[in-house]
Amino acid sequence: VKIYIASKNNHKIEEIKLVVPEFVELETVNWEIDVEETGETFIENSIIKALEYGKEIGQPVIADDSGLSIDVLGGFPGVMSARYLEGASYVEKMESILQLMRNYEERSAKFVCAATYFNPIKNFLISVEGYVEGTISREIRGDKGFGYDPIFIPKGYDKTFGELGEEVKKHISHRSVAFKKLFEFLMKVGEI
Ligand code: ITT
Repeated sequence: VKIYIASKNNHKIEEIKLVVPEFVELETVNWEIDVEETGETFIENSIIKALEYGKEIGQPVIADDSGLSIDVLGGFPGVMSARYLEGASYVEKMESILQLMRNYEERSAKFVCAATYFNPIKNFLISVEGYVEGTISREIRGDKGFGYDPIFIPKGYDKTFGELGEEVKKHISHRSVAFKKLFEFLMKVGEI
């Protein structure tokens, strides 16, 4: 089974590949498809991406919309995770978040991932969400992973995703939870 992946983020693509059933062949799209992410939720944005790519390609696609949601900041940066301080490096973005959080003892947060599958031939679409709970560290730690991984400590661990890396992320991350759920469902209903 061939499924296209509606993402330009190679880190995401590599992580999704770790949880895809072996009979599924993930194809990346190497031409430009610009999608305006106007949704207010992760689910909305992942549906927007899947629909745009799916209509353009005419074949089944999956999309991932994800981000970091910090409780004391009212869920910020949330769907703005990629666009926050646009143009700045992730070190700068993380330093800015740590600065916003400097007076808070309450540091709970979660990573959220909405995974959508869209088959334009059957006009069939399904979205699921996965999340991983944790806390925001006091400083940037580790250089594995990507994005906000070096400031997120998953529940049950004392290291950040930036220190733990893919071996742990592939079992417990928001992305692995969401995509495992998505592929299990697609198998259950005979779509793949
Ligand atoms: P596509 O839309 O092309 O898939 P993107 O990077 O723009 O790529 P999003 O709009 O979903 O994707 O933004 C997700 C951002 O949330 C991502 O760029 C990171 O900053 C953050 N993020 C999501 N998952 C993460 C993870 O596993 N580890 C660290 N940061 C993550």
